[in-house]
Amino acid sequence: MLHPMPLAARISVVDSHTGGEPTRVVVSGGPDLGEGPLAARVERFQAQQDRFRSAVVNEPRGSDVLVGALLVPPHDTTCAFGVIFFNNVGPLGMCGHGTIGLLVTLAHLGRIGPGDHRIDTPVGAVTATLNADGSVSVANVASYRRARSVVVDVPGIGPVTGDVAWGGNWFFLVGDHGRSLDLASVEALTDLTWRIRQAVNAQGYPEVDHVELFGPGGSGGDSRNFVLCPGKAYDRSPCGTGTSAKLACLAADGDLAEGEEWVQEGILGSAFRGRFTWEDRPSGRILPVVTGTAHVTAESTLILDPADPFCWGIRVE
Ligand code: PYC
Repeated sequence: MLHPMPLAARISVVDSHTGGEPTRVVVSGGPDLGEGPLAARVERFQAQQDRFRSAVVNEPRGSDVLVGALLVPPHDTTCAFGVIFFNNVGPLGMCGHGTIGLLVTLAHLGRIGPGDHRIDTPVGAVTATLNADGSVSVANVASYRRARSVVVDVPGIGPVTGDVAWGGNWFFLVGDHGRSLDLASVEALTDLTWRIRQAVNAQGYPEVDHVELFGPGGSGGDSRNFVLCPGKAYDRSPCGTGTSAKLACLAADGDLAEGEEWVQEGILGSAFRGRFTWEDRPSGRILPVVTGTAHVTAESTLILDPADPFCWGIRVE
């Protein structure tokens, strides 16, 4: 008698991109992470479900640039949804482009309409608004600058000065780097920012996992950035959490007033519009709002066949 094949698991996903940066929302078939605050559930996700993360976003089903979003029941009772974002190497605290992609995906599925939607994340609840024109505004977690003008000695480069700031993830923000921020230079920019990140981590800031370079805006924006993500992919969008960290630095330096708009372009020229209100002026804590647009690109079913040698993705160990 023939032995039946073990059943392949099926995971429903919806893909979108926000200013060129992709998001894959896991709509069903994801692991049950139990109850409790999302900060605790993301630890369980990392400890017990790492191969699921890799199966969803890594090759051969995904790529280094893909960000996954696992929908989970919220813990915060003001929220309608909970989400855990993850990338090619692990979970993320928050993700701005991913939240914009999530809202557009939920609207595409008919699960939300225009208006405000509270979303629970491992670093706190955010309010995302689906605007009448289809854009999404994310009122992100409180953001702040931890350290100003930190000088790190980068091997092969020399001293580099930047700010350390929180925008839902940790960033090192560099304005003075002497490089042109264009698509043709991404390899050199990736090499530079990877070296900077390692030096920043070694020289007192091990929590920093994103590096942002800033230059002049190219398409009418206030600035253009290049953002290196934790797994060495660069953000195709202007990075929502990175824009929040930038707003915190601008606010702290008095370079942007409360309510004034900052247009942040990413390396592709796609833009996010940012503004802030003060949460606590003496400590420099701001409440950033970042607005952008996303488009759904696919609805699909991932098949996890246990007979496939790369069933769990090609993982970076
Ligand atoms: O938009 O916050 C963001 C983000 C983080 C990593 C990639 N995108």
